[in-house]
Amino acid sequence: MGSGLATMKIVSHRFSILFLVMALLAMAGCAGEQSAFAGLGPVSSRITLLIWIMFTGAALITAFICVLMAISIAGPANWRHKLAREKVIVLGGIVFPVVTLTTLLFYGFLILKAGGKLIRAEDPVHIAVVGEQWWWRVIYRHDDGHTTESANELHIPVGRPIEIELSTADVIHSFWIPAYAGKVDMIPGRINTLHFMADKSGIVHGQCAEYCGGAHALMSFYAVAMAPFDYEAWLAKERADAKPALENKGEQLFLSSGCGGCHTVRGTRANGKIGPDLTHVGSRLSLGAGILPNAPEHFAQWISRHQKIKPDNLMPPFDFFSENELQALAAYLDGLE
Ligand code: HEC
Ligand SMILES: [Cu+2]
Repeated sequence: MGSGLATMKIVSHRFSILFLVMALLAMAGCAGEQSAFAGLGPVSSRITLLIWIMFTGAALITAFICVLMAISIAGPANWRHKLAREKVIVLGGIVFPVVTLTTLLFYGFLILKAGGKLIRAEDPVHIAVVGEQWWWRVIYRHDDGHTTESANELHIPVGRPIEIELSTADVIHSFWIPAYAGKVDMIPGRINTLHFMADKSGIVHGQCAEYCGGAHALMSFYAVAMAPFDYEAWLAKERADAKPALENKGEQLFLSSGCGGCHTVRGTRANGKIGPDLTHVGSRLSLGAGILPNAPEHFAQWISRHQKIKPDNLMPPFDFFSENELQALAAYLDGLE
């Protein structure tokens, strides 16, 4: 009997350690670059506050209900009697929920409007993002009215209001950078706008948040917040055409294999519009919409086995290149900085 109890204690002790470890792991999962708790801007900070208010409120109410339940089951008779009164039911069961939920609703509306101040802010940075199965077309609008297209990476200046025009080329997607703002859907035939601001420079993760078909889970991207001066420099570089390739074998292959039918490399004949713009792909952080870190060997892997890396993606398979040809193509693309 005694040893049985001891074992039970040990087992339950182990369980609580396991539970603690799991809880810590889960919490660690909430921190970092793809987290609504990061609160790296004024809009997401308000959402984080709402999360804590809801969580704390729900926890307190749950605890209170548990105490009431315990009393009504096993409490002293006069307490149980009091709890059974109709007034308690009306106040606790109708008035309280109606008041609490209505207050939360209006508070939620306020939060939804959190970007409102930024809408009216003068001189926001305009960027358009188009959701495509299963990547992001990103279009920067310059002060002189010109635009520059890029993909799968959003660069923004710190401390300036950002206005993102969201649309889709096919089905519904949802644009979500948890560290900066709530998600906003991209709906066929509509343009939605998202307003936020980044307080600090750094790199965070974004993700498509609405199921959009096969490779939905592999449709992410990076947002890079930069000091305003660095941002201007980056944008000027992004706007420029690709440097003429000195070593032309990769470029020749690129142009002769039909890649340019879908991809644009500004400054060359390649002017396809179906896939991501590759003019400066060598300087991006990832390939395949946040799926592979950008590295020379990953260009070769993407070209030869992208249907294994990102099943269902809409680039046709190119598994006929020799190792040499792959290296030449990879070197060319990697050099497109
Ligand atoms: C029929 C159109 C089409 C052709 C032809 C095509 N691609 Fe693509 N490519 C795409 C699409 C669509 C994507 C986006 C896939 C995704 O991430 O879902 C893509 C993605 C890529 C990417 C990753 C870009 C990024 O920003 O993540 C690279 C690199 C690439 N293609 C290189 C090539 C090369 C090299 C060729 C020629 C050998 C080629 N593509 C031919 C449609 C095409
Ligand atoms: Cu999606």
